[in-house]
Amino acid sequence: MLRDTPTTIYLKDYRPPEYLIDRVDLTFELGEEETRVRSVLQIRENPAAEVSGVLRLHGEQLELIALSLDGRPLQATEYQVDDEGLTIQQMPAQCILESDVRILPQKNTALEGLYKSGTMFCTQCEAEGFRKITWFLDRPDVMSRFTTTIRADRIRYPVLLSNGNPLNEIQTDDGMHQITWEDPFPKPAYLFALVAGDLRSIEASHTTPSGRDVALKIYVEPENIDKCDHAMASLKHAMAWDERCYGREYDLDIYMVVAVNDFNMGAMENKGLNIFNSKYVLASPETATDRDFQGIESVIAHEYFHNWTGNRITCRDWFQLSLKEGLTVFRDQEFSADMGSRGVKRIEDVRLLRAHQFAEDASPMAHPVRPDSYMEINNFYTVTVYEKGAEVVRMQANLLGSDLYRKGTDLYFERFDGQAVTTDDFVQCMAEVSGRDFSQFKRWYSQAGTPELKISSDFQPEQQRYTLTVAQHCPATPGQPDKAAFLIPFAVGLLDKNGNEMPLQLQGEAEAITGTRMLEVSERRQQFTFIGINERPVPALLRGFSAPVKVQYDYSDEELMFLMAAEPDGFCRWDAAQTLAQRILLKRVATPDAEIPAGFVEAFRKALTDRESDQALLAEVLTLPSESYLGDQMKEVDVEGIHRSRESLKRHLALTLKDELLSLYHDNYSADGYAPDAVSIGRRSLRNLALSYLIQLDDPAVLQLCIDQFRAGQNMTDVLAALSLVADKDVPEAEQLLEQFYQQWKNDPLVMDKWFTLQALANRPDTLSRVENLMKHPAFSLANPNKVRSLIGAFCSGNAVGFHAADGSGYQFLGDRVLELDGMNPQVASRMVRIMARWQRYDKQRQQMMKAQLERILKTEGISRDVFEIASKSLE
Ligand code: 0A1
Ligand code: ZN
Repeated sequence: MLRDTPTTIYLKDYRPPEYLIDRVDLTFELGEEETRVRSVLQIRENPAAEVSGVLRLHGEQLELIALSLDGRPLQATEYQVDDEGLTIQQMPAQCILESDVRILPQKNTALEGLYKSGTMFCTQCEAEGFRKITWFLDRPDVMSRFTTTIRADRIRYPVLLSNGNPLNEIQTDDGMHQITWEDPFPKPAYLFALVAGDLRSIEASHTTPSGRDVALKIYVEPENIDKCDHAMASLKHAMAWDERCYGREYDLDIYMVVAVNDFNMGAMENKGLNIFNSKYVLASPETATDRDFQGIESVIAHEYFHNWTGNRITCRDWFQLSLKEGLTVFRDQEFSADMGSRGVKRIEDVRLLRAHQFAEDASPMAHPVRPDSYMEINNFYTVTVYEKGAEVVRMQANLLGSDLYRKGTDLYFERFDGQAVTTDDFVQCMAEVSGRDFSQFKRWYSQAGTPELKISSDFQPEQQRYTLTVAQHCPATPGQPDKAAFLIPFAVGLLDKNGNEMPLQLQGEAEAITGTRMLEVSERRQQFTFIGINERPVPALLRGFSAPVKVQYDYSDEELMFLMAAEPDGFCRWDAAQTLAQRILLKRVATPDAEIPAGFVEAFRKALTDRESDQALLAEVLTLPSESYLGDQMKEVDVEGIHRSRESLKRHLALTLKDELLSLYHDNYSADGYAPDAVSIGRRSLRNLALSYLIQLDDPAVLQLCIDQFRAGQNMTDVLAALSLVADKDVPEAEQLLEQFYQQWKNDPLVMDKWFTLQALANRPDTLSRVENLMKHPAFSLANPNKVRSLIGAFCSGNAVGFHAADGSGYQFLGDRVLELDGMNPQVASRMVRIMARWQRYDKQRQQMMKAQLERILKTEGISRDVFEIASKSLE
């Protein structure tokens, strides 16, 4: 907790470590009161650094029992211990440092380091949690070979796991047993893991192309053993995909995944022993939705892919976080695209980026993909580092084409295996294999903000020419008032009036290509003139969302409708629908009875009755832009106006297209068993989308459809979709169904999370007081991050009308929760306080009230560095 203002750490201050730790030998004695950690470190001077002779090891909340150097106990004058570490003054050039410390995992509510989740012990060491286990050089450029011995009670903790391969098990007479694990691969301490508990596992095996047999194990609490199959199938798919698409195979004899209920994030890629939030492992058709199934597939893959992009090659320092995260997200996105519907996956990724990353870029928390300073690194696991980072890798793949990109990654793996490197090292590989200069491109890593492209077009019929003029501009972000021009891969196509692709030949080029053309925008203002154009085309811009930018082009409504119907690129089709809907919605925020163009309703009708296209893609096209995204498009967010406008457009569509929606609903029914494949998911999402429009009619028959769907209980996707529509209504069935759902699922924590979220998102006047009451519910716990996110997080970030209530009650509620949480779990508290970082976007009164909460938080004594950084930067 804070005493002084936290210091800022700068990328420019990076220095290589003075000492290296080649080997680490750890012995854990896990107890019910305390845990003892003995460590033996083989330390030597780093030949590549200037050495001062003083060793400074990180360590927090460690109680010293014993300390010796080369077998000799250290005198009190030879070392100092403070809140953040251990200093040894007179270091020999190499030595063995042994320590024995006491730690208290049972009291660890921050869930960082070694802690207990239910009855099991587990660890979370990224980014800087290892220092809460023992003294160490807790930085990613110190890579060591670990051996770990775990001693614990045989009955309570029959399963003892750590990284690498198991060596031997010893049973002792005192009811204890111990196992030693050895990890042959040098790794930074943030990849260390330990698990102990009474766990069950399912097992499978995978044979790599080089003939290595790998045992795959998923460990869960006994009651969940029947919910692991989807995770296992996903793991096998991910392994095969990485072998095929990146030529990477797994390198240990065993790959383990453990599901825990208390976890700050989604999952963690510890070498050979991934620890997962149970939300991303456990699934059955009855308890998990389609989204959950997809989330599991992608997170299992993400963590597996880290074995090469993150573990074998790791980050030099935490400023390089996107080296592993951006690349690994890009890899998992492509994997999911190959497993399901590629077009839909791209739309989902863009939706997420626009909703969260563009918003972050436009907020006081904006930072580059490679930040140049931080106070608390845990605050930088952001959508910018992850999702924009993935876009930056995707752009390199787009610029190079798939063959060269593969050559670039091959070179990267070959050159840097076993090292801790930088994003520059990655880009250098792309530059070398392509012979291109990437210096301008690298601004994507160092400049924050979302570039805006203003496009205009000019058709010259006499010359049969068509010119696109592109002007780029990037708004100022904290510390970066002026930006240099970006290199932007800008994919375009031109459609003729029949919706056919026109041949594209730029002035000065010998021949035309048909289809998509990747233009490279590198100047602030640039013109691209196409020749041989004999009619005015409709341009399709930024196909496939080829760069993380905003595009402004003055389409007429008719052109957007044309693109909605005719554009071959799924993203552009969807985007045309979004743009058109956004136009109407925003117009009706200002003028509630502004006319809804008949053409828009017709375009909707066409899509609704289209039985040819991918159902999942149609569901995306037919989904109106979210309230929060609409808010981002306004100068000042009008929370209620947006909500009203969106509801009334839905109602208008439902009234006009009732029959089409009803047949869509009925036609997409399937009596078959549940399968989470792309086609079935598409059908379910289209069907439930139809229902969400129809419910706007306030028609008892539609309510009955929902109730019937809920009662049929075919799978959690359909049950939850129905229940969430009913729960919004002021009808007696709302309470009955919620209660029935509770009774059925009260023993399943992940389903209870859904139950909390549903009520937090309900669009009712009493939602906040219900949320407050639910916090007292026995199934709720402030100590469990999933519960906090599903109730408090859902209300504050997903229920705009409730949270931004004009009386400030939502803000007061969040301020209280942040302070309450901060004492237990700063990471979770800091995620929550972020919600208020965007106070500038609202009207004066709301601004004042949000600022007052931020100020109150900042003034509170003892707040964490995590919360301090977000609250103070929000107010700057
Ligand atoms: N590296 C993990 C995510 C992760 C990051 C930080 C954590 O604790 C602060 C935990 C997990 C991933 O990308 O999956
Ligand atoms: Zn990751």
